[in-house]
Amino acid sequence: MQGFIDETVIVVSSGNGGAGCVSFRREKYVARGGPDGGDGGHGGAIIFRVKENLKTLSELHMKRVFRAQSGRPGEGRKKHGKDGEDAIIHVPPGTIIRDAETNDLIYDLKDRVEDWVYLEGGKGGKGNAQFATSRKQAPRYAQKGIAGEERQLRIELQIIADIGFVGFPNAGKSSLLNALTNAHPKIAAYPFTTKIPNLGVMNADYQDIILADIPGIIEGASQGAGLGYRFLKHISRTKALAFLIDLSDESMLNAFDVLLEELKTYGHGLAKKRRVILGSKMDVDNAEELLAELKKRLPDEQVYGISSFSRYGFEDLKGIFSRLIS
Ligand SMILES: Nc1nc2c(ncn2[C@@H]2O[C@H](COP(=O)(O)OP(=O)(O)OP(=O)(O)O)[C@@H](O)[C@H]2O)c(=O)[nH]1
Ligand SMILES: [Mg+2]
Repeated sequence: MQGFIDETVIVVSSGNGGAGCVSFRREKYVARGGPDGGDGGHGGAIIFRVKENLKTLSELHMKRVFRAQSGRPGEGRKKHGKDGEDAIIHVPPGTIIRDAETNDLIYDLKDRVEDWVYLEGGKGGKGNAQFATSRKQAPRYAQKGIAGEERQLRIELQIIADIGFVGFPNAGKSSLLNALTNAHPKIAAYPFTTKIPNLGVMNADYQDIILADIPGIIEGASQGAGLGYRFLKHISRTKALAFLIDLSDESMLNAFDVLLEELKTYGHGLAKKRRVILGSKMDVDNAEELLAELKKRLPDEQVYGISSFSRYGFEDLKGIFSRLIS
């Protein structure tokens, strides 16, 4: 899929407050009516709203500019100006908002469910009716509205999942996501089939576990080789990682070391996350011996065999994943 946008810069501005009105009552038989200028309406706010089914920032990236409406000016007969409409910006869960210039973190919408008001609109000015006192019964002035504010924001997406899949291209990550969850990522017998992160929900006994499949990682990924690096940030907020190692691949005994080294170089705590190793493709010839070799090679790791084809090891996966994130 093209158009997976996980970073963009947008401009937002809240609405100006409407001006207060200077007006005097005009009625038949009333020679000099009192002040009746109404208040200006308030400017609209900039509001971020997390939308669960949004997956990328592409809508923001296309629109770029978000302006709330300004408040209408007040009118005679003490009529308030209408408030400006808010600009509501829909973002996917896991969206991070930064100042575009300084890159300082402004807000992390990771667990936000309700709306977050970022910029209030400018307040409307008071009309002259509000300034009448016993000493000054006919004030000829009213307040201006307060101007709204404009900001440039860098919007970033770091998806939220419980467990991230890490592995070389072709290790079977997408196949596993497909077999365990409602997600149907593309699967193919060539490397870098997956070009964007995919999320799926696995129903375990007492909870739903969100799994994230990302593009395969190759040696040098942390230096920019392949596609992996750009996507490592998407597993930086997972609770744990599942390393998939293709038992039928001749480099399988070294795969874990290479992957871990890339994660260490990348940093952000990835190499220190809780993890399990899944020897994949347990349906291939000699799988049992290959798995035994892998276990021997990694005595300090939890290593299990699985197959997305034969569903080998699947009964235990719910328990393994549940324990991993609890
Ligand atoms: N024999 C066997 N083959 C598998 C199994 N799981 C996946 N494959 C095959 O391995 C190949 C790669 O599978 P994918 O699921 O696309 O692998 P991936 O890790 O997502 O690959 P990238 O997206 O390129 O990183 C495909 O040809 C799959 O059919 C399995 O359990 N057994
Ligand atoms: Mg894949």
